[in-house]
Amino acid sequence: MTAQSMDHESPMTGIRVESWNEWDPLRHVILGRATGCHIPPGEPAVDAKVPEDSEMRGQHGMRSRESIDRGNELLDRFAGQLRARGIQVDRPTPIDFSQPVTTPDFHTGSQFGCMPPRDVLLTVGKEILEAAMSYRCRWFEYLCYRPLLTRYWREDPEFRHEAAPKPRLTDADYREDYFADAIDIATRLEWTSRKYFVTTEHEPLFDAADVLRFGRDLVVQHGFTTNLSGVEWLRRHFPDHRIHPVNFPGDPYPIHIDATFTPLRPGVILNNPKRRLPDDQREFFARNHWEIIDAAPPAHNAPPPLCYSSTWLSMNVLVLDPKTVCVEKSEVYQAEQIDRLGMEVVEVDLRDAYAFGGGLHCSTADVLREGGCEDYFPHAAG
Ligand code: DAV
Repeated sequence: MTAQSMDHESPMTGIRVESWNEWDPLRHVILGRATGCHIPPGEPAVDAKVPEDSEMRGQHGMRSRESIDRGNELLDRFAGQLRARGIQVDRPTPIDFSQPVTTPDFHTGSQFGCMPPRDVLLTVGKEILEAAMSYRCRWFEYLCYRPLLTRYWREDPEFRHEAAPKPRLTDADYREDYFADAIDIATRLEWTSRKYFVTTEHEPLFDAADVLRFGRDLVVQHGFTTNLSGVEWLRRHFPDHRIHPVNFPGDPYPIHIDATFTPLRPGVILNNPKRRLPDDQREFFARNHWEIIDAAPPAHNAPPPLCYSSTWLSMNVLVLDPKTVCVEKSEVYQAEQIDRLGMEVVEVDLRDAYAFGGGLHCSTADVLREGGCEDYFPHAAG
């Protein structure tokens, strides 16, 4: 091994932040922790996402010690699998999530956790942007990542650490209709199909997990956690990118794009067959020779206990490089499909950590992938 490559492997030197897409070879990643995770008290944005029949309705507080230990055990093992492949893995520093969040504009009784860094941190090129999230309980979550981001900033002279304006999150940000106790699925589907989401356009709101990176192009889901003002804020913030807002009718709880639309490598995207991209939005991908294929069905009929996400975390995979994909171990249909597409599947046991905020893609955030900013959509004009 040369002195130079040893230097590169040292944890204290050679940190570089850069990632332009979801599939180039992954070299450095942040992986969340389950420590101290809470089920937060009711608030408008959270209530809109918790299914009517969920056992989480009406309960809040710290999750059980047993479930947290199990979640951390699986996350630690996932970290070990990534490190064994030469990928550097950093972990957040949890804060005390039992603390309330009080600002001049709102108060809520506790916080959430730091398992899904993907929701908070958006890496675009040499920048990591802290998102303007719509959940009051997640207002301070960025603090868990500050020790890492501060270190990257000190060590990589080209790293841009950015934060979107903190939203005020007054009641004006949420539609009162969504405050109702019971909203049936038919009503939810009708509302979401006409883009009547829980968040208003009062101020820009977005979660980083609503954004997929395709080099020069960013595909952004407009839904519960990202409003059109948030999309517009991203457009002005990334003037060298083209921003494409998308919708996926058929999802009664549309938060985050990463259990709905999953690029695997240049030219191939999995789409949730229950949440198909509408034809008019599909055309842009077809024109640029991107194939959109229906994802395989989930292996489970229901999510694990006390989980916010749907069974479609099956497609929440982490691409390690254009030939290698991490898939949750029990998701046999998704693994088979990816295998048939000619990619190597790396099995990761993570289902018992889903309740802390999602799957393999959610639980990670990119620091470094090889490669630069390419144009994958040369035929952009309609
Ligand atoms: O299908 O419940 C989960 C996305 C989590 N980042 C769903 C979306």
